[in-house]
Amino acid sequence: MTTITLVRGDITRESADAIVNAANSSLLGGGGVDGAIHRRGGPAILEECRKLRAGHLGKGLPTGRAVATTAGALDARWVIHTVGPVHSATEDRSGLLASCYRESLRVADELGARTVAFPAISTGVYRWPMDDAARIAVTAVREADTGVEEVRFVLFDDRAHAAFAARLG
Ligand code: AR6
Repeated sequence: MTTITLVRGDITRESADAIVNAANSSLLGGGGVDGAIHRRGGPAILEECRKLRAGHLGKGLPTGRAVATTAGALDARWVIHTVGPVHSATEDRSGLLASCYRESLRVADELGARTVAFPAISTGVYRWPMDDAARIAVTAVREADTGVEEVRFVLFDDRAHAAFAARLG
């Protein structure tokens, strides 16, 4: 059984086996939660990302997929990087957003992670409406076949926290 918990705050301050990063395909950093994770986690994370790009992820990490690196100086063993879809008004990309949660949990299972902290993937720069993102995230985690014991959604502001709380009801 996976317990889902909610926290309002900065995910880089969390303690968990794995912290999920809302990255982009380049894996080479960006703004938002990605920038914050690299800033606080230090250069070891980027170093491993560069090695992944030089190896089997030469073309980058596809949208909806996930890959793990060290967590550097964060209070975690791993960062799991996943690439959310950019929200589209004309195309239904919700399957890709659900896949981010599912694939991240699959990688967490492979690592043996028991606690995993997620941000609200795609709800910042990638503009996914918060209520819909919360629905997709909560459904994907509830339906996941995973050995992870705690999934913690770490929401940056009250609005995001309220949207997820409403879904968990
Ligand atoms: N802790 C928890 N949540 C956070 C934090 C934090 N420290 N910082 C921001 N958020 P975003 P995306 C929230 O833009 O939409 C990057 O440049 C934020 O309020 O970080 O998936 C990447 O490199 C929002 O609700 O990720 C990609 O290019 C949520 O995290 C692109 O942005 C996600 O916002 C990915 O865009």
